[in-house]
Amino acid sequence: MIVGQFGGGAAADWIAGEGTGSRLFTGAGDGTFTSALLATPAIVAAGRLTADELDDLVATFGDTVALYRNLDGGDFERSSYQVFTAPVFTAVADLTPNGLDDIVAWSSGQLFFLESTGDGDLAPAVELVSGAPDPQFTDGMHVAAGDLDGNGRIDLVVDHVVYLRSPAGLLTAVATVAFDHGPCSWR
Ligand SMILES: [Ca+2]
Ligand SMILES: [Ca+2]
Repeated sequence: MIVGQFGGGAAADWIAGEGTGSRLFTGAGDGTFTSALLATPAIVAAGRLTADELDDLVATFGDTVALYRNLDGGDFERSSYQVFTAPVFTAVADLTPNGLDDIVAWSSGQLFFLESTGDGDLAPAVELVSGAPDPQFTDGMHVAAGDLDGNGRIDLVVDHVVYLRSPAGLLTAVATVAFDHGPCSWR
């Protein structure tokens, strides 16, 4: 489930997976919601990837990462996509930082950065890290993003490896977290 500002009102909305797609629940502000099936694949992330106040959607399917621009009224239009190697995992955060969320994609042992241009497009993928942190985890790589050390730069977690980013945006692997039971997922 993903909570965000997907409709024009002030109330929060949410999206849940349904089959191979997604369903949007638009909040009325009084605890009730209107639901509608979206004409998108299953949504994996959301954020402000275009220069308006509405959250846009990110989906991954097979080898593809796609940005769905929020047109308001429950309509989303695929405005950009990039092809990697399946499977691909993503996180959404403002890495630049310029007020627009960007996409991080993990695919086939490589971590990529896709900067949002603000008009619904994505800049060509830039490789950040190459080489799986640990071959034990290559079947279930997940990626998450957040400012873990409070320096104003979004840091990254690739499965069980923490990468901190310097003010210049450079990545340094600083910690490996051990788990007893195989791949883990991040929220
Ligand atoms: Ca940005
Ligand atoms: Ca940081």
